[in-house]
Amino acid sequence: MNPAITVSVTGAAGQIGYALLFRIASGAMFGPDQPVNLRLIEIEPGMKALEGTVMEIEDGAFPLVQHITATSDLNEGFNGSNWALLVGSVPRKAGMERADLLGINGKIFIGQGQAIANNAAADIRTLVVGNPCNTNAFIAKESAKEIPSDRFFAMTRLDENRAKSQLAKKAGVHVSDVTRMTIWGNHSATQYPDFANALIKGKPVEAVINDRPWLENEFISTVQQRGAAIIQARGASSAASAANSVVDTVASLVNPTPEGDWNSVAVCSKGDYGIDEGLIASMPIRTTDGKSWEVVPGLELDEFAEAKKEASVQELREEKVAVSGLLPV
Ligand code: NAX
Repeated sequence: MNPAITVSVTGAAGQIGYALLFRIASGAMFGPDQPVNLRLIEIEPGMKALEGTVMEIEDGAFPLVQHITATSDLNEGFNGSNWALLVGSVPRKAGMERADLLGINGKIFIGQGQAIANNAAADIRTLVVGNPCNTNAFIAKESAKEIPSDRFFAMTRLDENRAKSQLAKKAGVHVSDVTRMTIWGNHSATQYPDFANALIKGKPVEAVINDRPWLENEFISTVQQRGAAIIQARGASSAASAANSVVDTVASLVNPTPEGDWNSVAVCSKGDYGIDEGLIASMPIRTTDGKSWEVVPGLELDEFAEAKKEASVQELREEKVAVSGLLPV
């Protein structure tokens, strides 16, 4: 057996946490031979519910789970962590402006970034799920300068998976026939699902779905608004599909990407595709050795795609400005 991987999860008693922890415990994230230690972090009001979740993990009798820690103390929660999954955040409430939300969450992610830098293992990698996830990841990265910036990620895999399933449905193929799906920019309603560079059964999407107006309009807005549609139908925001995408994101970063394919992850830009250095923006990513990642180079973006990507990156620039006063100097 390999030594255990320590995984810290914030917001562990929330609905994504509830769907996620059992997948990690079962081996879905790191494989069937990889033991895990779970460090579960909640704010004080969530601790009682977290106690119940821990009881259920224990009752799962998972062979791979070695230790479970439940805490509201960030230093304890990130102690020795190899992966920090930052799921918890404060949701937008009625009457709250986007800037207010950025400010409230900004403070949380400064504290978490610092606690990660002070307590985690040397190989720590951090994935932010809690919204606004790109800018929260940006704040955590800026608050943990000791950690290389290529170890901070924000989740756009749910958007990728949603885009693939919409294309598969339209083309009448299985979702696994859709590859090379890039989400550009922000995990928000401005994101751009790049149908032009995606493939269906190895062919360009437009060679299979000969309906550019559908691709430019209905497809993009369905992907962008999918979260809202689920809230309307379910009366609660997407949780199991989000947890599944957390599993997919981590699995795709710790395993080599299949030849010729890529996945969407928001990473720290090195100036790729005209995206400002330092912003956490979604791009096409592949890994070769399961440790380091690279941005897939050389994708062509036509005028339509470029404008869409740029609008989403512009939103990230504005979010960065909105939180800049909070950041440690
Ligand atoms: P819930 O409200 O069910 O759970 C959030 C949990 O986080 C609560 O138990 C709360 O007590 C805890 N929490 C709040 N602040 C915390 C802090 N400072 N430290 C530790 N725990 C804290 O929300 P849930 O449905 O689980 O969603 C969690 C986050 O994921 C939200 O921000 C949501 O917007 C975001 N999402 C992101 C997605 C993505 O693709 N990036 C998709 C799904 C989801 O909307």
